[in-house]
Amino acid sequence: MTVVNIAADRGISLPDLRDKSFALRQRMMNMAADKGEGYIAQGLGIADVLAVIYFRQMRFDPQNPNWMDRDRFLMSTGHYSVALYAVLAEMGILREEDIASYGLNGSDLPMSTFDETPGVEITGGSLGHGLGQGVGMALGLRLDGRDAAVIVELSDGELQEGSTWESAMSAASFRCSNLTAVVDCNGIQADGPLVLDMEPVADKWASFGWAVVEVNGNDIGQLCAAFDELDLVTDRPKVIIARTTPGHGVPTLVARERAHFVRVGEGEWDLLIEELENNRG
Ligand SMILES: Cc1ncc(C[n+]2csc(CCOP(=O)(O)OP(=O)(O)O)c2C)c(N)n1
Repeated sequence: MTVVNIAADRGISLPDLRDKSFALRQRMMNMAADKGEGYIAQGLGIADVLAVIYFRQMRFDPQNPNWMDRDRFLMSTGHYSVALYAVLAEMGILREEDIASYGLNGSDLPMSTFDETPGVEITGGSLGHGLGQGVGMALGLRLDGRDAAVIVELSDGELQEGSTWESAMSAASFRCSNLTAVVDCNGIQADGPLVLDMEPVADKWASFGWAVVEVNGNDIGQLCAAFDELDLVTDRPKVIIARTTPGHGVPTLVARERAHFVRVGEGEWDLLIEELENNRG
């Protein structure tokens, strides 16, 4: 799919969105380097998705993050916290001193997300619950007559949990057209590749009554086009199947066989950061 500057009519161009996702990756790498470890491969993989959601798709006022009519972004994978903190910092919701405390004891920015952190909508950690919470929020907003959307990120590993499919069934049955799921299909799960074969993922969602678009989740143009296409759907919940590459932007991490949790030697973080800088696409 070739998309030329489709983002321009939303006030941000594709090159600017690419700059944003690069800035997110830089932030994540610096946070992981300070901490010395982290779920950085997933974060790098989902940076483009987050850039499009926060800087183009969502109606959201960083000056007023608790605005009741805001669109909500729910990150179901609490262990991807480094990615969410990066985008919240880039939005100006988290301060630089918050970021400096990432992962430390007593910090507002724990390694797994917590709903008391500014800008974080739900507590993560126990996988398989984000979509259900998203359905509840979407229904609540509709009942309140609010014109607000809910976007839920979830992982391919979470597709192996029954609660995800109960939520998918409910959303379709209740015709939650104000709900969009983004499935981060990065192909990894804890100790290596996905344990269960979940293909064909798109067909599964379609059979549950969702409007489905499948994209390369590291292609910002395709992501923008997917959101635009789904914005036209008004009678069903929607899902974007985003095929992402863990470690995107840092070849050594892309090549790493076990990338679920990354711990490298102190000096090696600098080399990985250098790789990111040298691979700015
Ligand atoms: C209910 C639940 N079971 C197990 C875990 C432990 N756990 C943490 S991350 C993870 C891997 C899950 O795979 P996926 O969600 O696809 O994430 P990725 O490997 O891409 O980080 C697991 C099993 C958990 N957090 N919650």
